[in-house]
Amino acid sequence: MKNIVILISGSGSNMAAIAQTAHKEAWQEKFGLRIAAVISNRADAQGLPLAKSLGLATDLLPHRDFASREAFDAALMARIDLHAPQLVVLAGFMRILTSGFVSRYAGRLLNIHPSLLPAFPGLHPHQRALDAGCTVAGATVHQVTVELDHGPILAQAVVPVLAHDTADTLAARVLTQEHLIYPQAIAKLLQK
Ligand code: NHR
Ligand code: GAR
Repeated sequence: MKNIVILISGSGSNMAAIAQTAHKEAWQEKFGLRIAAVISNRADAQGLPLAKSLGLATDLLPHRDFASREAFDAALMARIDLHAPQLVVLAGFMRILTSGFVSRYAGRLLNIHPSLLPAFPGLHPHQRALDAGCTVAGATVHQVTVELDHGPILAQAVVPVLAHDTADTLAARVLTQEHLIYPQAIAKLLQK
């Protein structure tokens, strides 16, 4: 059995899209893939009750309980390693990870970022795309490397920027595409 661990900080809609695709496409039966756990760094993440409602195991590790990024990442690695995962999936996970964390999961750590990388890495990509006058926007699934939002690209989706878009309306349009490309990219990577 190949285990997937998903890390979240917020609403968890990408996590749910991955879980629903896994279920619909029978990943467990066909590919021996299962979502072993969903871990949040925030107690108030709406994705935690959502994961429970989907029948997934959940875990909470508040980053504020730790004195440093290194200490938080060490504890997070210990929780993740309980599941010996084939893949660690960042799905709206909002803490920058240390090089120790990234190198431990090198080649099996994925992120989705809501911009057309290499444009707009980091925070607030939607507002920055609007401010730059972009006519298209999108999302990128990439391997995580130590340099933020810079790893090898696995999948992208493009959406139009519309005349009266705000960061929120653009984010919502991008998010619908994230829900399609992230499960696809994971399946493609793990079915090999
Ligand atoms: N870690 C590494 N080493 N490399 C990447 O590419 C990473 C990563 C951790 C998270 C997701 C990322 C994104 O897709 C991600 C990619 C958080 C921040 C951030 O500045 C930036 C990028 C991403 C996630 N976080 C603040 C911090 O101090 C906290 C912000 C908050 O809590 O709201 O960690 O965009
Ligand atoms: C998604 O748009 C994801 O791409 C983005 O946050 C949203 C999370 O939504 N990720 C980042 O900005 C990473 N820094 P979700 O919790 O509903 O999946």
